[in-house]
Amino acid sequence: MTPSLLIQSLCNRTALLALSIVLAGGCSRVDHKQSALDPKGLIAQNQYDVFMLAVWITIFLFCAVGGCLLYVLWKYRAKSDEEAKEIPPQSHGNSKVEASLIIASSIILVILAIPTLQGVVLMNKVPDPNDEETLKKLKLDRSQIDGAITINVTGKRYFWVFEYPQYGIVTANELVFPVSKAVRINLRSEDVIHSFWVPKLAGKMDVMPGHENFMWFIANQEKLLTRIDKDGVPYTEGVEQAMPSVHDGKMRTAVFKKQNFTDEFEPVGGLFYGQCAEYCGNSHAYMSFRALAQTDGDFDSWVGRMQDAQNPNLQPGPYDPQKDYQSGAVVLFADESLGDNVLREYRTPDGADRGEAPNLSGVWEKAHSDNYEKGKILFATHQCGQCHAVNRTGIGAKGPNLTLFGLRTSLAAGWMRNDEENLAKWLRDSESVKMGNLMWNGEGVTDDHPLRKLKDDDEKVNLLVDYLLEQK
Ligand code: HEC
Ligand SMILES: [Cu+2]
Repeated sequence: MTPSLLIQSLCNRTALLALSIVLAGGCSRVDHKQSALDPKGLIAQNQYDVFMLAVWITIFLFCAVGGCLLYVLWKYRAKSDEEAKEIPPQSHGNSKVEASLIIASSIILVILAIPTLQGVVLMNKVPDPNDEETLKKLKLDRSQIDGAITINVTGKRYFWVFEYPQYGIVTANELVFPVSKAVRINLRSEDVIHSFWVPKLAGKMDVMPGHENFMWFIANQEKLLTRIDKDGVPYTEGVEQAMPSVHDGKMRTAVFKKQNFTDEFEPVGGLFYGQCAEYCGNSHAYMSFRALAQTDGDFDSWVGRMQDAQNPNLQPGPYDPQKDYQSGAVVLFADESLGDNVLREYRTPDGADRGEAPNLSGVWEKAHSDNYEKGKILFATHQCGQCHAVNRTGIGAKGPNLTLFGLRTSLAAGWMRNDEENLAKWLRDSESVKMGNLMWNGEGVTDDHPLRKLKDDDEKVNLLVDYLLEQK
C-alpha cells in the first residue's frame, strides 16, 4: 500500500467510524442493506469518494472556523473587571481577510467541482473499450466493457419493467445481471417521474416520461464476496454462497433461509436493494426492486430459461398423434379429472413415439400438480391476463410480467418476500398490502371485477398461489 493510499484508507476508516457512531444511536450500521455508504461497485464507489471529499472539507471548515472563533474568544476575553468595563476599539471590515476568504472558498469549490464533474461524466458513459488508459485508471478489464449488457428500465406506478433487448426477454422488479460485466441502464417512464436507485451499485437517476435517461453500473465481485459476520468481522465467502444462482431457485432459497422481513442487512452478497427515489404517488414508498448479481454461467442459464419460457414457438401445443416427441417435450392433452374439455400439460421424460398418446401410454407424466392446472384456469377466467403476461413478452402490459415468477425472491415490487403466505395476502386484498396499487385500483377494476372477489375465496386464492409459485 502506498503512503497516500494508507492515509486515505485510515481516513476512510476513521470517517466511517465517526459516521457509524453518529448513526448508531437511532439508525444502524453503514452497511445497512440500502446504504450508499457501503459501495459495492465502481460508480457507487466514485460517488462515495466525492461524498467523502465533501465530508472532509466540511469537517476541515468546521474545525477552522470553530477554532478561529475559540481562539478569538480566548485571546480577547476580558482579563479583569477593569477591562470588562472598557469598550474595546471598534472596527469594521478588513479587505485582506475578506479577499483571502473569497479566494479560499473559490479554491474549495474548484476542489469539489473537479471530481464531481468527473463523476458526472463517468456515470453518463460506459468507457470506450479501446481507451486503455481510462480502463487502466478505473481498474477495469476490457472484457468487462466489451461484454456489457443493456437493460431498458421502465418505471411504472408502482413497479419496474426490465427489458433485455439483446436477449429478447422481459421481467419485472428483479434485475438479474452478470457480476463481471458493465450494465447499461436506459431509463424510461410511461406515467410520472420516478428515480432509479440501487444505493450500493449506483444512482440516483431520474426516470422521465418522454425523455430517456442513461446510467450504468458495474459490481465489484471482490467487495461482494467480502461479508461481515455478526460481530462485525469481515470474511470472504465462496462465490456459490455469496451469489447463489437464480435460474434454479437457489437464490430464493438462500434469501429466505437467512432473511427476516425486518432484517436490516443483506442476507446474501449478490442481493442488492433498489428503490424509486422520486415521489410518484401514494404507493411510492413501496416501489422498490432488487438487483441480483450472478456469475457469467448462472446469468446465461437464467437468460436461457427466460428465453425458452417467453418463446412463443416453444409453448406446448395440443398433442399430435402423427408426431414423434423428443425427450422433455410438453404437450396439451384433455384431462377429464380437471373438468370437461380441460387440457393439461404432459411431459415425456424419455421421448414418445408416434401414437403413444398420454392416455394410452406410460411415457408421459403430468408436467404440473393438479393445483397448478386449476390455478391456471382461474388465472385465465379471472382476467389476470388483462394486465399480466406469463410466458410471453409483454412490455406494454399494465402489470408486472410474471414469467418464472416462482424464482423471484420478492413480491409487489420488492416490497415483501415472495412466499405462499404473502402471495395469498396479496391476491386476497392487495390494497391492504400496498395502498393505492394499480392492480386493486387499476383502470376498470370495480367491486365486480373477479380479482376483488378473491377476497372471500381462500380456495381460489390458494390455487392461484400454487400456479404462480410453480412457475419456475
Ligand atoms: C387491472 C390490471 C390487473 C389485473 C386485472 C390483475 N393485476 Fe396483478 N398486478 C397489477 C399491477 C399494476 C401490479 C403491480 C402492483 C404493484 O406492485 O404496485 C400487479 C401485481 C401482481 C403480482 C405481484 C407481481 C410482482 O412482481 O411483484 C401478482 C402475483 C399478481 N399481480 C397476480 C395477479 C393475479 C393472479 C390476477 C388475477 C386474479 C391479477 N394479478 C390481476 C395489475 C393487475
Ligand atoms: Cu416513486
